[in-house]
Amino acid sequence: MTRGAFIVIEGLDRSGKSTQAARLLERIEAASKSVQLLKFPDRSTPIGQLIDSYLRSRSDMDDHTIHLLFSANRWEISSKIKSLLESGTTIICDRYAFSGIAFSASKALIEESSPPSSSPLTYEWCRAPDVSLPAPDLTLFLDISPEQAARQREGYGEERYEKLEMQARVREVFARIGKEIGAEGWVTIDAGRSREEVEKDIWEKVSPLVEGVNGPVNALWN
Ligand code: 2DT
Ligand code: MG
Repeated sequence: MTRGAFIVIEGLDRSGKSTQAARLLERIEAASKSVQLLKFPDRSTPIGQLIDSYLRSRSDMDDHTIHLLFSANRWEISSKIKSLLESGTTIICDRYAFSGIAFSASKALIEESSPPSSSPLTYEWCRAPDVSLPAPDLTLFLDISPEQAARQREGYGEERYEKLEMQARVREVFARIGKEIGAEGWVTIDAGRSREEVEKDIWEKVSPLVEGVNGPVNALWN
């Protein structure tokens, strides 16, 4: 028995994730396969609305608290993810737990984000709440320099984490995560090229998985 594949797209802000996720969705639909697109944070749930308000700087929150809310926002959808995969639906997910680690752990060295009295968020601490979530079968990391990402679209810098210094740290933490996941589960795609070139590379990696994956859904970091 095969199940659907769990494909995650990660990257810095403005790296082209959402565009590529939409194109990938179209391709899989065109192949007449069952597929669903998810996005984290999912701002539509009550937890997601707290996250949205924080990201737009309409509210402030302790760094640990917002980190746990991002994780809770995945846990509240985790059983849906599992049952979709088991019913044979491929999932494309725009950001997942790796963004959770990369963004929160990056705050430790960015002075303004946390008052000096609060304890820093270590990599290990940030990873813990997501242990045992459904694990992606493949993560595509769309790699782009923060400078190039900032030039991609208007409106850069509107949300809380869209600052070059922060994005540079985030990119470093993503690199560490990629090493820990290993080459089988984590593919780095040069996102500094044309949309078509990036799309072609992504399809090359994803198309074999669209036929279905064998074995149970894995547990993240286990
Ligand atoms: P979007 O621009 O993709 O909507 O993301 N983030 C995201 C975290 O800090 N932790 C998480 O767990 C996730 C999923 C990345 C909004 C911002 O939220 C950050 C950018
Ligand atoms: Mg964003």
